[in-house]
Amino acid sequence: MKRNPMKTKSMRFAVAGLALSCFTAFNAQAAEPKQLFFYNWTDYYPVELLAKFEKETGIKVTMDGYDSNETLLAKLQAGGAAYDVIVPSQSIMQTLIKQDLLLAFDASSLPNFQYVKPPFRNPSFDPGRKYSAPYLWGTTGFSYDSARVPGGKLDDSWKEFFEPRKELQGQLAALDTSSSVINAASHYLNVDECSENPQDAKRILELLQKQKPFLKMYSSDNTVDRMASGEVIMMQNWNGSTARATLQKSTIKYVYPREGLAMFQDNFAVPKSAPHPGNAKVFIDWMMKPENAAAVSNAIAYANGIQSDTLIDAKWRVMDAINMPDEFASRLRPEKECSNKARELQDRIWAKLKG
Ligand code: N2P
Repeated sequence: MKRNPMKTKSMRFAVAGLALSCFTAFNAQAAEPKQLFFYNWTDYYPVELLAKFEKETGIKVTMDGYDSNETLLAKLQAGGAAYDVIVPSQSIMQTLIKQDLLLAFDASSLPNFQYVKPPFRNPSFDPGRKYSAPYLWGTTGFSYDSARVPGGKLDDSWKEFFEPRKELQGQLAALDTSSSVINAASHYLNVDECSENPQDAKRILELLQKQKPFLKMYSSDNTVDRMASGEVIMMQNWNGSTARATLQKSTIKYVYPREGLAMFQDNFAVPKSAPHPGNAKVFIDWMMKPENAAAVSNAIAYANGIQSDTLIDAKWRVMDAINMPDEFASRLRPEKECSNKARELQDRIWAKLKG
């Protein structure tokens, strides 16, 4: 019987094809799908840069936003959230580590860790950088439009914000974040922001309750536009949002209150439940490259922890909000991690205030 060469050949192809598909299937299982779920503060990462990352690595990023550490913590504690990279501030790092919610990925073993500025290499909230890499840092003070305040200038005190002058009443906003509002009130009243004393809590609540009728709103969204559009004259604000608003309206000023203001240091971390931990490491390493870190700072106006100062736009370097005058250094209060007891007290203040 004559053999059918075509058939034999196609069978051979089929076998080869099968072997090949087994091989790719195996590989696909070993490698992660080219996907990354990024959970970050709103308005805290330029989308153009995500496009660059996707182009260079082939990893497609989906970004979701939150507006406070409280929201991030609650989301992770509830379980079931599928995120690969998150951005916790220093004030919740120890809680996340102790509750076993983070993956130890040893940031210091990544190739681009060499570019991390020395003060950011070994922070007390994550010794040895086992669970995190530095992202941005900044301060939470307040901003105002000098063209719309009596005499063109406000005092550098939280008094202006908590007990506003008549002309400004009804024209100001506070962040909608318990820790930020309570930190500022504590600094103004000169009490420990992690106080466990119910008497301190009472004083803070009274101050906030007195201020509340003068507020147009509590909100942690649209912090750039709210100032730039003139919707409010004064607001509790982050330095980076203020700097961006100042670009649109040059009369906007940022205040470093003399009673003290919170300084935050935000970090990249990987939840233990991350579906794509390998891609998370690729992303975090990529973000430690000076050109990429500088691209973030240039777009959203916060300082980063990477050696990239020479790549930062001159327009930011001349702004007080970004380039803090040295005389204010002693006013910065790094955000602390409060005890559970202190946090419960804060939750009670907040619930009463908002209830
Ligand atoms: C800006 C977010 C500031 C981050 N939208 C404060 N940790």
